Amino acid sequence: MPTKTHYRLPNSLRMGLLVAGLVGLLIGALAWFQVERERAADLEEMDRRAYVLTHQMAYSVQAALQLPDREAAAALSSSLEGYPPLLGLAVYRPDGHLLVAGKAVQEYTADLDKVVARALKEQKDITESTLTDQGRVYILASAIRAADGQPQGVLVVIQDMAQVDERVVSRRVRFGFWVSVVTLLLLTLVVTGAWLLYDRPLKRMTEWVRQLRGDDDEPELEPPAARLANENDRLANSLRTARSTQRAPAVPQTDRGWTRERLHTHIADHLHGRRLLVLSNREPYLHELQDGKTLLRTPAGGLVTALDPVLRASGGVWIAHGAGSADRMTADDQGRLAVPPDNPTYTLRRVWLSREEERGYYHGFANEGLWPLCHLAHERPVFRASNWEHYLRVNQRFAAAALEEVGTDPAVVLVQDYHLALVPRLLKDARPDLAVGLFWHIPWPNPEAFRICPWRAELLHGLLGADLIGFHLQQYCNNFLDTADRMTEARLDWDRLTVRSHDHVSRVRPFPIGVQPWSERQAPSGIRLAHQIDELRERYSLDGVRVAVGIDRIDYTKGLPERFRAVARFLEHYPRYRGQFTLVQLSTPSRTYLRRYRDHLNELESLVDTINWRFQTAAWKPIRFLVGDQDSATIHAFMRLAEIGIVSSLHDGMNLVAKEFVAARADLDGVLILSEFAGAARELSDALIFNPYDVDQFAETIQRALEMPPDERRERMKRMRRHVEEHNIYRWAADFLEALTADPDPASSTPDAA
Ligand code: GDG
Repeated sequence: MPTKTHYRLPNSLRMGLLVAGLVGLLIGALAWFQVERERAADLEEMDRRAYVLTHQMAYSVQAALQLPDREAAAALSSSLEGYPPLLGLAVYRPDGHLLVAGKAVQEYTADLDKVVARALKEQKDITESTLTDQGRVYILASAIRAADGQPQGVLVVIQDMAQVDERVVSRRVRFGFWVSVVTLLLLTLVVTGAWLLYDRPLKRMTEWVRQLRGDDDEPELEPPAARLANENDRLANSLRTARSTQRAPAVPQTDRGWTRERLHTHIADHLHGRRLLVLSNREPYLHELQDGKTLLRTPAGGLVTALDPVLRASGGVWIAHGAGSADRMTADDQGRLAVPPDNPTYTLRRVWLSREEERGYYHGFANEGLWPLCHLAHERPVFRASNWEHYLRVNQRFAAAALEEVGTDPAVVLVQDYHLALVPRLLKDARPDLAVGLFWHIPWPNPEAFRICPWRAELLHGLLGADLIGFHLQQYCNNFLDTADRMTEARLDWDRLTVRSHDHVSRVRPFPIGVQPWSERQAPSGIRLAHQIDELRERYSLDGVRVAVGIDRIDYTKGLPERFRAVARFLEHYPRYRGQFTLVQLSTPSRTYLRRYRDHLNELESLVDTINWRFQTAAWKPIRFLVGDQDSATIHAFMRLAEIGIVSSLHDGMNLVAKEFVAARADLDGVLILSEFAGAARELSDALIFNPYDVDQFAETIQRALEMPPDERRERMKRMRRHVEEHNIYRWAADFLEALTADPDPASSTPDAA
């Protein structure tokens, strides 16, 4: 229902009217007071003149009053005339009858009788201003007495007040004019000033907020302040919704226990017979030739860890780059094979790329360009036109493979990550009926950072082909929406978090990724785990040593030099821990094709050597830097062996290791030290959150973790485990698929909905 909008005067006008009105009233009152004062002065002047006259005339009038009427009149008649404003004088006998009067005075005699009678009666001077038929006059009736005090008569002076009144009127007109001029001037000044300093900026801000909300066609019915308040409320609502989307679990709190089986049913319910396809650069199973034998490997990395359990639960096709040296040998002619090899549940379709394509698309555009572009880790992105060409072509190849797999069937397609940003548009252009979602596993930078990319428009166009675009955090969604808003013609709806471009609506939502329970990952427990831990302690000389563990791909975003330097600083500050504390760093090399990554590995090795050389003893090393692929059972055992898990990313979309560490601690022990720049820090607030750029703070955090009382460790770990268990990988997949397959918000999908 449309809300009724009342028109209110603009603030500037209201302010102007108030100020000018008050000042106008004040000046008006002062002017009035001044006119009255001047009138009083005029009257005083008349008074003074009349008294002077009576005094001058007193002697001759007294003498004349001794005479009979005729002589008296003759003696006085020449002195009774006046000139303006003096009308003249008149003399009365003590019985009140007129003895003689000036010519002009004779017209007023009827008006004088009463005043004369009073003067005679009260025997004193009476002054009065009276309105007569001829106009207003001033009268002084002065009682004349003989030397013995006997009343002798009355001398009357009468003056015309017309001039005084005229002067009052003209002064009022003059003052009225100036008061109006000043008031109007003030009104103009205040209104202009208030408009420039208040209403206009407010109006612009309102516009800005309105555009930010993605709503620019509302009629302007209210003044800016009211509209801004309105816009603020709406924006606050949007942000609240956004924040709650981020915080609130997508399923109610009580709805615990997402398992592989439950996901399986859930997916079946939501697919409605449609096929499920996953597209990613990295394949979940890779075959390599080693000494003439084919070896199966599961590549390390968050994406595979996250999605393999999903496809295992649902079945379907996973399309990925066949990167292993024995991949062609282990797949059929179309590059297909059933996986997992020991218990096949879905199809892996490998896409073959030439060396140049791999170099340009993967190493070049994706990892030298987009990766540093999206991570604020002070690494310069490199963009080359030839890499872009490969990126475009490989994206087309992936899209073509997906369309081939789908045939004419309806399907739901999950596109993964920054390697395949153009695929959603390519798929939707060919098959608008497909439900296409894209999950971006790394951060999305702010628009200023993103505009560095020369192909930013093409990337955004490609991404906005998706029906649903997911990020780990609301903050990345906001950055993406902001980028789309500034760099495309798309229309944004901040209330619904949607972007409309070319009549297609993309929803943008946060889906914080979770991890698979360790119980499903062939990680031993109980006695077997205890044995494994003992073995590891022995192998790496960790007996009697308190251990912290770090597990990362070797990548400059993971903050490994910072971690090693913090260990050195910690041992400097707390020498009692020398010989007592070791960091075990499990690191799998990645992207070693790129020089930056090889240099980074070398830098890390020499840093570890320097630190170890400085502190080590014959039996102890402060850092064990274990470079190479580890199986997940070893990762799990180290997570249980250690007292502390360290994640020190300089910027990280989520960071699965943090959640895996928590998930591994079924013993409710262990402390997680977590960088504030990892997405996981938003959820795992019971970790010790720190800034990895601050080496002293980092060192202090290690000390705090080592000395945390057991009860506190337990309580923190309990709360984190509850969260990680409830928000596991199955729930992430279920939420994403549910959002993708759900009917889009009808209001946001009708073409003319704002
Ligand atoms: C990207 C985003 C986001 C590590 N070494 C080995 C190994 N790993 C496993 C870990 C963990 C995974 O790799 C690493 O995941 P992360 O999340 O920590 O980091 P990225 O690879 O950068 O992942 C990240 C993720 O995507 C998911 O969206 O969280 O922010 O950057 O599972 O245990 N696994 C094996 N051997 C190793 O040596 N098998």
